[in-house]
Amino acid sequence: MRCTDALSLAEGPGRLLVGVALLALSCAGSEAVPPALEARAADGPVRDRSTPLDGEPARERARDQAGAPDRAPDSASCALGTPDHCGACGKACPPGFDPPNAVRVCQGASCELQCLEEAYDVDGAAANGCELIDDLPIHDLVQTARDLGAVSDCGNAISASGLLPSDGRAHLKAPTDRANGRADWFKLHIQDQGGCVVDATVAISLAGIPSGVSIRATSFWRCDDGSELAKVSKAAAGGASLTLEPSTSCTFLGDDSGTLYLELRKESGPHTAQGYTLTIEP
Ligand SMILES: [Ca+2]
Ligand SMILES: [Ca+2]
Ligand SMILES: [Ca+2]
Repeated sequence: MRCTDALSLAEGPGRLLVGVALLALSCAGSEAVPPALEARAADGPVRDRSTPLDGEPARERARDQAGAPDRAPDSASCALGTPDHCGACGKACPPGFDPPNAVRVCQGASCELQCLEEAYDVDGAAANGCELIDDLPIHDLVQTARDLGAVSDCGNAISASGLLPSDGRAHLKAPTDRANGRADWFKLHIQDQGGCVVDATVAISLAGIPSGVSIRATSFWRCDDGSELAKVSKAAAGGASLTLEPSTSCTFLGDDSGTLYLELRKESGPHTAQGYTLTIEP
């Protein structure tokens, strides 16, 4: 008889509770976990503590950098200089917990919020943390330009969109100052075919962006032989649109195939969660 069978019998009508206790004692450690419990243990929300959830490593790194303990001390062990005892015992940095995509730090006796990875506190409110995440993967260099693919000069226009978030917070990852955020780079290869001419006209709409924001767009053409033609650059305020037409004349009458590069960068003004759209006419 299995111990589980014996326990079932002992629990039947008319049996003494002491019998249950004795059986339970004799069974303890003598048999594996019943199959039903084993299945629940395997399927249930048991987390391997050696495998942190997403975000935990960055938070722990942030706390290490800030010199704060892993866990907030209780009131009986006030650790001054930590986010829950910043300047005085019990004076917790708002909002009293680490908000999304951010970590609270106590610098001197002042509370600060630091944003994790590519998250931004665009609205300046601590309670919702660094609420906006930039377009990923980051494409803020010509070498990491977002690839819009390839078209022929007889092909249709290509469209894209993006965000230029910024904030007044310190960021844990360089650049730590993101007052104007990161730039966005794009590239598009245009094949020169007979019957059409390589045009490469870029139209950018800043329609949703506040008027106090200044955005600069810069573009150039890299011929397939590797030579780079002159850059063109223009700035416009939020609400406006702008057009760039970089030279694509790699040859006098030959093959002008090449790659259009485009950079969009916030130059100044308030932080905004609103994005831009762009269209490239090949
Ligand atoms: Ca916020
Ligand atoms: Ca972006
Ligand atoms: Ca052509």
